[in-house]
Amino acid sequence: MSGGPRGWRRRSLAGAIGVSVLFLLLPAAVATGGTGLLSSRPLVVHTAAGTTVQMTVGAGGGFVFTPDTISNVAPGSTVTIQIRNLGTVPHTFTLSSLVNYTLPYASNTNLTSVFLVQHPALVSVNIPDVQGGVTPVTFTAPTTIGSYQFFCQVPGHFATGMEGLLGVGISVSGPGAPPGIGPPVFIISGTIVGLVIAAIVLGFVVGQREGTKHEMPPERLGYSEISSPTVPAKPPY
Ligand SMILES: [Cu+2]
Repeated sequence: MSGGPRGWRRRSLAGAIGVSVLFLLLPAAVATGGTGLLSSRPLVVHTAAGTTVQMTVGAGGGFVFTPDTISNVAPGSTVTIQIRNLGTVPHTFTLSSLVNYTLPYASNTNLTSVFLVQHPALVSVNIPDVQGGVTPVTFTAPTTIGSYQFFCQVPGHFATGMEGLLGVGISVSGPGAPPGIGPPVFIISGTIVGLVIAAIVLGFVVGQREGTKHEMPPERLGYSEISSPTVPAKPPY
């Protein structure tokens, strides 16, 4: 006999885990551009000719660069970034000329008017509001080793985290803002934790329901159901 309460519980658990994994993979598939489950092409590629980057902006209406870090670019090499606008608002890709300097989020209001006058951008390219449109950005990497911040000049976008780091001759990590204080870090990590919890709970609920469908009838298991309302209570002896 392969059934029994233990059998269906095992199937129920397997179903729950299966459904949980599916729900966990779904956001990953969406995040990778819907190219398929777990398929993730490298976003930053280094070759002898230079560095090429596949970047997106405005995903889900959000003001972020993805990826927001470009590491180990060879000094003086050619960098080509293909920027796809996933949203419907314009942006800019603006690379600061300052080395190892990170703009605090609060400086947003004076970004264009003061900062860029004092520190002319190395590169600034407008990204039009064409959803799905790709804007190529090509420039020669600085020859000075260090991290260079890039950001969007459109008012309000920098404050929501539309910035990142270019590492020339070095590896860079995290958003351009000082680690741990950027609001997007909390939003992203909170969303991930929420999704994982929701996926596990949903997976177990669906798994339990599926498992119940395959439950053996009590009479076939050799005992009568005690709490079922359809079975009349045994008369007292
Ligand atoms: Cu922007």
